[in-house]
Amino acid sequence: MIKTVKTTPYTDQKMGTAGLRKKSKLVEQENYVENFVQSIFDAIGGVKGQTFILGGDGRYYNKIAIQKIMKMSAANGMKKMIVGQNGFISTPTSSKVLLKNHADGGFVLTASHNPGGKNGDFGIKYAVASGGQCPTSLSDKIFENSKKITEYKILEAPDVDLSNLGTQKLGDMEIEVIEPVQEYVEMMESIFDFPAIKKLFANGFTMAFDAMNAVTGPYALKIFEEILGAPKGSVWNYVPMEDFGGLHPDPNLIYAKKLVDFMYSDKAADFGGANDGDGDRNMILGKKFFVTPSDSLAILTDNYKYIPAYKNGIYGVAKSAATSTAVGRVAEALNIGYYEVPTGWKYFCNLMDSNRITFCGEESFGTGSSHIREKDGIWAILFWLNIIAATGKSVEEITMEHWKKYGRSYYMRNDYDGIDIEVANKLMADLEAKLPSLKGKTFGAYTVLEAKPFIYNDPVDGSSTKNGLIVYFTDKSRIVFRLSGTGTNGATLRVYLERYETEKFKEDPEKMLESLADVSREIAEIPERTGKVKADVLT
Ligand code: G16
Repeated sequence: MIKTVKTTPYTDQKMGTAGLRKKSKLVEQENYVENFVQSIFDAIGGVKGQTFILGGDGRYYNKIAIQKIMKMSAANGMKKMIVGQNGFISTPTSSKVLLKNHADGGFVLTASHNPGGKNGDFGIKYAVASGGQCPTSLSDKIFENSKKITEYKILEAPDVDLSNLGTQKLGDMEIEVIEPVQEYVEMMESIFDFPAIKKLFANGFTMAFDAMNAVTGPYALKIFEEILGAPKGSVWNYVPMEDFGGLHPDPNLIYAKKLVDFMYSDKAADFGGANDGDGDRNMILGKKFFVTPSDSLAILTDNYKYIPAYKNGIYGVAKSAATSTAVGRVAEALNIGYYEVPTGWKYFCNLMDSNRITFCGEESFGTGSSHIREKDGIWAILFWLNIIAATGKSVEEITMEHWKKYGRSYYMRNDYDGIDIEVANKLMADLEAKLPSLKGKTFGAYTVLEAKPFIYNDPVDGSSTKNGLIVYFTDKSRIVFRLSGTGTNGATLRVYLERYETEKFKEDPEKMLESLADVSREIAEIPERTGKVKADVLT
């Protein structure tokens, strides 16, 4: 029976950089998920006759939210839902399944790299028919709806069993339970040279992959160990857990510490990699060597010809403004299109749909291509393995050669976490106001060339977005300031530091960027305003 339930609005259901992300405890409030989902359905004119994809990264509340969403979809007249077995699907797989089935939309239940569990975070990413997350114009409309919602529709029915593959009915809606790993494997086999990578492992190459007790564990086991023949035990933490076993599933030098320590030890494998909660982020390590996401994007782009799916040419490449300029030099050398967009994968989608770019990436450990409309963690790792198999070179050799050819952008992100939201907003507003006056000023060894907000004018839909403030220096160094759109604890100020070198390649990035970090604190008055004399997290 379809029930119409009276509800009262929540005022905080505004999507951030990638969907709605909140503390699990907030999401558990009465009607919280229901209000949000109905606000989406209403914003798109209903879902009658439509097909959606549904799944999550398995974190706490996944099981409950998924049942609510299926029952609401059935009550709202949806024709079909394609759901990952046991409620699991990675973000990249969801995008792939959405595109393959020409579906109208999709939900991935995840707070991505944020910790999970009852005291952790939960979230909902909402994708549209193009396979990417919904544009800001639509999320604004959804937010408006969520502030005035009075009722939602839900089917009264027992919970759906998602353990068996195949189709079943929920009211009048068809539910198809699919096996997402196989879907993903087929896509990767169509892009990369699996036989070459298989040969690499057969010749004794070793890898360590940390799935961080999150969604890509089964994918990695299947691809790296079973299909490609990486030694048994190469994939770590491969059983997805509701609280990620207490891990913070963010693949970076801080939160993937066990892997990083191993890769910097004398027992290190030839290659190290990790993914995040929902499988769209990646980290790349060689023996005692770390590749920044910005460099990784530049290196992959420069080596596209080794990959079967791209060897005939690529359209162009894009990065978020906060990401280092390394890939820009590659784009110039290859004479391909080059775009800078605001932070948020959704901004790449129009560029892909219009064949302006093939690759894109962000400093936040995201890299991907037009094979889907989300970033893709395992894809990035396979890309590296394919290059290594084709060239016979190590991660370090490939990266060193790249720096020798193009120079090196020393790059780091400094995060100041848990700042009072009003303090953070005022800091950014005051900084923006003083940008024009910075031009020509000298801070230690750095002289400001130009300072301005980053404004993106989308060449496809004509929309304009302001995201972050950039200070350019005369020696090609840059500082980008912006507030995170994914945090759930006060505000996080992100400060991105970049310094370009054409000769010194083997220095410690933290040392190389120390004085620029001081300049960033001085320009934005960070200690005075936040009480923080140092960043909380350096990546
Ligand atoms: C999301 C977005 C990315 C963004 C990242 C960090 O990633 O999809 O585009 O770079 O958040 O955003 P912010 O700096 O605003 O916190 P994910 O992996 O969390 O979905």
